[in-house]
Amino acid sequence: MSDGVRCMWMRGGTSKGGYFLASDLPVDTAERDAFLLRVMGSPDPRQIDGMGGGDPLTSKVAVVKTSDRDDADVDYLFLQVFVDQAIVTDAQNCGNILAGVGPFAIERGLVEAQNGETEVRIFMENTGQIARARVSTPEGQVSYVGDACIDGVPGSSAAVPITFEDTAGSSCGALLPTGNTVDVIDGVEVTLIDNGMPVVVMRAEDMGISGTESREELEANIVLREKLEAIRLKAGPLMNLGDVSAKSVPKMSMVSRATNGGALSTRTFIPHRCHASIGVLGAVSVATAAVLPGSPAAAIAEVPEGARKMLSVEHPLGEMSVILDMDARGQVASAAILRTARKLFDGEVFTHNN
Ligand code: NQM
Repeated sequence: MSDGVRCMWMRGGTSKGGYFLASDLPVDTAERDAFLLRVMGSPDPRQIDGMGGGDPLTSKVAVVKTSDRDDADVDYLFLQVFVDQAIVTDAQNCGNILAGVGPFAIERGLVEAQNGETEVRIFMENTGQIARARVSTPEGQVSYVGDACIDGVPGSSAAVPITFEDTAGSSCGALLPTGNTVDVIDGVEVTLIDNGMPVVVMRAEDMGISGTESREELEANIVLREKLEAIRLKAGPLMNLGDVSAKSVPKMSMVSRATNGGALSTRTFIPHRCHASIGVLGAVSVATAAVLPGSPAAAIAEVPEGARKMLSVEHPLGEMSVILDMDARGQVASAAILRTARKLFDGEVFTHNN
């Protein structure tokens, strides 16, 4: 019988995955990735021989360690384990899995809990930026119980508010890597943007959909998927991401007028499955596109006045509220969102070839 490896399984926002201390994983990247593929049961559409849930949103990994940096408590490396291909990639960040990093770091003793609430400063290794998460810690213990609700998750949990600063150009080097608010690819007007997540933002109607379709309907639309992938493969090099054929970025977000009183509505491919809701940093990037005068998103968005703007980004399961703080030049200086997280399991995971 092989030895198990210590691991915590958590829901972070609307995603789910394995949280590991870096010191519990192989140092060699190839060995680590082979191990994580075994943990998740990839490649296999059902991930039947592993912990993954047969969906990119439940096939995610956080690797956490104490930070050497003065401005961070912990370092967080996000790894996307592909479901049906033998790929583990650090080419993207994940703001949903990020929501579990603060509680995990406290639970593992990397950060000392305060009485009431504990701020955890997290260096996001994938993009080299800092997030600040506030974790509920009554009597110095992490609590997952609370009355915060997020769309896409039943019930309520303790709030984990997260603030991002300086996320512009996280992976592409600039907020607008082509220098343009609007580019045209395959005849479609797009905004190629990166405010924490590289996203191609385009109008749903320009892609031949209304933008109110369900995840299932959109995934069954082969013509749409081919058109999206053709645009994505051309957008990759334009966004300084190189050949993106085996990468999970950029995300493809189709926007339309809000139907529920929000700022705008979204349907997002990540990139080959339609997101059940929308990613955190994906939503921050789309909201940022919506406040850029002249962009396809701005044309359909309801954007509030003022230096602090709350944009409700609608998605197939509800909405995600993004708070944008604008600087004196009218540009986005920081973003904040509300997430929740829950510890599901703490123990050892077995791969029989550890
Ligand atoms: O954009 C899915 C998720 C994400 C990413 C994806 C995310 C983010 O919902 O910050 O959270 O876009 O692959 O977990």
